[in-house]
Parts: sequence; C-alpha cells; structure tokens
Amino acid sequence: MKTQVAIIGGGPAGLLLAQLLHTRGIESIILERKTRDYVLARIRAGVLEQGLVRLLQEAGCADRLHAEGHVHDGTLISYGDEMFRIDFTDLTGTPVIVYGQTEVTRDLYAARDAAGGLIEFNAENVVIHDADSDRPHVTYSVDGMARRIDCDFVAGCDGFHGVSRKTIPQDVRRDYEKVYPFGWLGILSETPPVNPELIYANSPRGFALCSMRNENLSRYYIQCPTTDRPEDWTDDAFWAELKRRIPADQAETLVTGPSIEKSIAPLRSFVTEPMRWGRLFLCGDAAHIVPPTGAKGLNTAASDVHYLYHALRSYYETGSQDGIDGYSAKALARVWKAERFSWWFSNLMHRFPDHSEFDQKMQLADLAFLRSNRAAQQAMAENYVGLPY
Ligand code: RFL
Ligand code: PHB
Repeated sequence: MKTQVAIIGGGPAGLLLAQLLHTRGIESIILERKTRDYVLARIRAGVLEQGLVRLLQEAGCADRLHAEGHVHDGTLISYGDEMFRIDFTDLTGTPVIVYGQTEVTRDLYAARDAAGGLIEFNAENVVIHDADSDRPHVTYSVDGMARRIDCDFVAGCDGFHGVSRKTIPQDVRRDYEKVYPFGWLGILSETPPVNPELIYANSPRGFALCSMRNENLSRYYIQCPTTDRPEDWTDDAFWAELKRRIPADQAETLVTGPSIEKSIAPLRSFVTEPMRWGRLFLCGDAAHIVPPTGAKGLNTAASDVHYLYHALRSYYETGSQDGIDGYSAKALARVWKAERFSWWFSNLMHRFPDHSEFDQKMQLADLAFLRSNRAAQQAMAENYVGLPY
C-alpha cells in the first residue's frame, strides 16, 4: 500500500492527526496494535484544555463534546481540612472542559469511519524502515500476513511503549526521566461527584483526587505504593482511605458505590529529544510522559499534533520544509513547560517516602502562599488551563 503519512498508533494523538490531515486532503493510514474495543476500554484523561477543544472543532469532531462536556471555571485544592479555590476564568479568562479521553477517542473513531479512512487494527511487528531517507516505509503483519506501506512521512503516535521512539538511534536520542516512588490507584463509579469541581487533596496520608465524567459518573484517585495491585484494594478499603484524605465536610457528603473500573498507574516524568529523526516525527506519549497531577498528558499530545499538522500542511501546500525542520524544537519548548508544571504540582501534593518534616513544612508553606497570593494563583491557572500554542 501507499499513503502520504503512515501513522503508528490509534490513540487520541494518531486519530486527531489523521482527521486534521484529512480536512486538507492529506491521506494517512493508521496502524493500531490493539482492537478498537481495547483502546476504548482504557480509562484515562478527563480534563481538556481549550487548545485541544479547538483542534477537535477544526477536525469536525467537537459536536458531542460541546453538548455533553462540562465547563469548569475553577478547581479546589485542599490540605487537611482546609480548602481553597483557583478561579481559572477569573484569573485567565479561560475555563477547562471535563470530557473523558474515552469519549474523545470514540468521537475520533466515528469521524475516521465517516471519512472512510483506513485503520489497521491488530497490527503486529510494526517496523519503521529508512526514516532517515526520502522514501520511508513501514512493515507489519495482521493475522500472520506480512504487509508494507510506502509513505512520505511516519508519525510515531504509539505511546510510551511503542516502537517509534526506539527507531531513533541511541546515539541521536537523549532520554530524560524521573520515576516517582508511588502510583495512583483510580476507580470509576456510577455515583454523583462529591463536588461540582475537582478536588486535589494533599493529606498526611498521601494525595487524593476527586474527579468526574458526568453527573452520575465519578473518577477518584488515591496515591498508593508502587508495589500495590488493584486486587489488594476492596471498594470499601478504597472509599475509607479516600475519606481520610479529603476535608471532613466533603467526606461526609461523599456518595460511595461499587467500582466499575479499578487500576493503578505509575507516575513518571519523561522526555526524549529530539522529537524528529529524518521523516519520522514523535507525537504525544511516544515522546514524553507527565505525572497525571496537572492533567497535561493528553493536552500536550494535542499541542504536538497541532505543530506536526501545520508542518505537514505547509509542506504539502507550499513545499516548505520550515515547519518540518522546526517541529522538534517548537514541540519540545512547550513540552518542557508542561513537564515543569506537572512536576511542581506533583511535588506540592504528594507524600514522598523520603520527605523530612522540613520538606512537609515547605509543602504547607507553598500551599499557604498559593492560597493567599494572586500572582501565584495566576501562574498556576495559566499552566492548568494550558499555555498558548
Ligand atoms: P496512547 O493513548 O498511549 O495511544 C498510543 C496508541 O498506540 C498503540 N500502540 C501501537 N500501535 C501499533 N504498533 C505498536 N508497536 C504500538 N504500540 C502502541 C497503543 O495501543 C495505543 O492505542 O498515546 P497518545 O495518543 O499519545 O495519547 C496520550 C494520552 O493517552 C495520555 O497522555 C493521557 O491519557 C495522560 N493522562 C491525562 N492527560 C490529560 O491531558 N489529562 C488528564 O486528566 C489525564 N489523566 C492520564 C490521566 C493518564 C493516566 N494513565 C492511566 C497513564 C489519568 C491517568 C490515570
Ligand atoms: C481524571 O478525571 O481522570 C483526571 C483529572 C485530573 C487530573 C488527572 C486525571 O489531573
């Protein structure tokens, strides 16, 4: 087969890139290692920046998001029984939208189907060849049958465990990584959210987050040791621990119920440089990971897609190489700022096993400063709603 852009990975980054290219008549084929149902069963991000909303609009995939997404003008931050609010709209003029990544992905699959675009599911043994030449190609197999795609460019949108990043030779690539000594245990439950806004909770027992998908679907997380497994936590144990970590008045009104999903995510900060090698471009989690504390993962994947879409568009429409040559530096400049924010917010909100009493006092002083200082709140809000691109 032949196409203009071979896209490795049918997660949100790959699907969004394909739809944006489609609006300009640029052809692509998506290779996805799993099935559609598997991808749609992954429960991940819940908070969308306006930049991502705009891209979904441009891709023609934002109708349901506008109808069903929830506008959040602020968020709550608690420590012990104290709680304060950061008012995004007042501080930045911009809210965020609560709409699940699962739904974003579902909408993008529907648009891909409507456009008649090809997605090869169950694509195994994907190998990217000659990415540093003018004629790259990709080989893979489906049901044991070997296949090949010749293309102009390869977009590596295959997440942290994909093959794209590893295709860039070791002597070209530099990885930067920080692994945190804890994970997040998350549950989804068909119960009303404890509060209309998200609560990020710093407690002596560890971090907790109260989030949501809609009026009757809540998403809660608690910090846990990396050695824990979801099976170690009964629903009752989860609810009891969550209640101990959020302010007492919130714990009293929390509605509990059976979990319909339970999983543990490790926390990591990771960036690879450069994000381009010849005609291969890395996008999203394939190039960088943030701890989920700032809700930046999906949103940073979206800004990569924006830069890559514009680079490819200007190549096909005007023959200019400038966007392609500038892609890695442009994307990385924004990525590192999202990394800094997620790292800062994670450090502020979690219990670290090696923290001294002094370190804990520093966290509380940082929280007290954020609570009382408008400039600090503005910096936090600007980062949370998303830096411009
Ligand atoms: P994905 O979603 O991992 O998709 C990559 C796709 O590539 C496929 N793949 C391959 N396909 C072909 N060949 C191969 N060799 C392949 N290897 C892999 C995979 O099957 C998959 O379908 O990466 P993408 O598209 O870059 O999207 C990134 C986001 O998924 C991720 O950053 C966010 O989910 C992170 N994240 C959050 N981000 C936010 O912006 N806001 C949030 O509120 C938020 N909350 C979260 C999160 C991530 C979490 N976990 C589980 C890590 C909450 C959690 C708990
Ligand atoms: C979520 O709802 O899954 C969620 C929200 C905010 C975060 C991380 C995850 O910072």
